[in-house]
Amino acid sequence: RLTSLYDALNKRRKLGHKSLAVLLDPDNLDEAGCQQMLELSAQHVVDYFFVGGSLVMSSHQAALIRLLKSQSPVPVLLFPSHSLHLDSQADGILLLSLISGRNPEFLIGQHVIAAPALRQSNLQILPTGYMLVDSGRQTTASYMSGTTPLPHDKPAIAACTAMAGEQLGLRLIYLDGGSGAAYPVSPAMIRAVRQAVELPLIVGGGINTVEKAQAALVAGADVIVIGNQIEKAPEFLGQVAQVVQSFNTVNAAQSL
Ligand code: 1GP
Repeated sequence: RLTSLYDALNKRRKLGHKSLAVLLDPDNLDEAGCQQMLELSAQHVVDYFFVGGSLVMSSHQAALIRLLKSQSPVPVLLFPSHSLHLDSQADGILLLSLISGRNPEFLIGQHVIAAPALRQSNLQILPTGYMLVDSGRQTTASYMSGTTPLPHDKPAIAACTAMAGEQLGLRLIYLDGGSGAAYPVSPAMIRAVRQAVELPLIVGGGINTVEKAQAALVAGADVIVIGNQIEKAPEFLGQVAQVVQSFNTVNAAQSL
């Protein structure tokens, strides 16, 4: 089933609108931290909350999603690393197939386990080709998934991987340096993937300055994801939201 969340995202991509996703890791965020995020997201434009992490304890996740849904209109998308991380309080799920890796468990195995529960839930499903990119240090995601990330300086491999994902019917591509990446996915790789596929493109991992956010958007990211830097310095949310909005303002002016 195609979903209203996906349709809206795809429409934004076709219009050239950019979006900001804030990644909230339930294990790194206490209730006060979450309240602060909610206040900031009411002051600035946040398009999505992604909820997940590589070591999530599900009781924390359920409480976090409950709080977000009770206080904010921003859609909540699960960003799971395991089939146990389903939670039907969220609006939707990035159903990740780890296409940069060769571990069948994360290409299809976990999905088989989750399928019946997913069908019973009301979660909107966004089938996502997930690509981990080497980012200068081993990330939790790469260790936990037991996969080798794509080489940082091989945009052609990334482009062909994304192309294969599109041909297999996936509906989004997520290029991820992994949380806390030493450096983000390169603009050259983002550009190569952007040119290779029509799908909406999500980029995250190691985006910790406005310059890096800007570079990812210029290179062709439709959605940028920020986690760590907002945890460290919550005021970064306002700065990066402004970068995204300035793109959308210029784009709207140009299309008049
Ligand atoms: C990780 O893309 C996300 O999966 C966000 O990464 O925490 O480094 O911003 P950061």
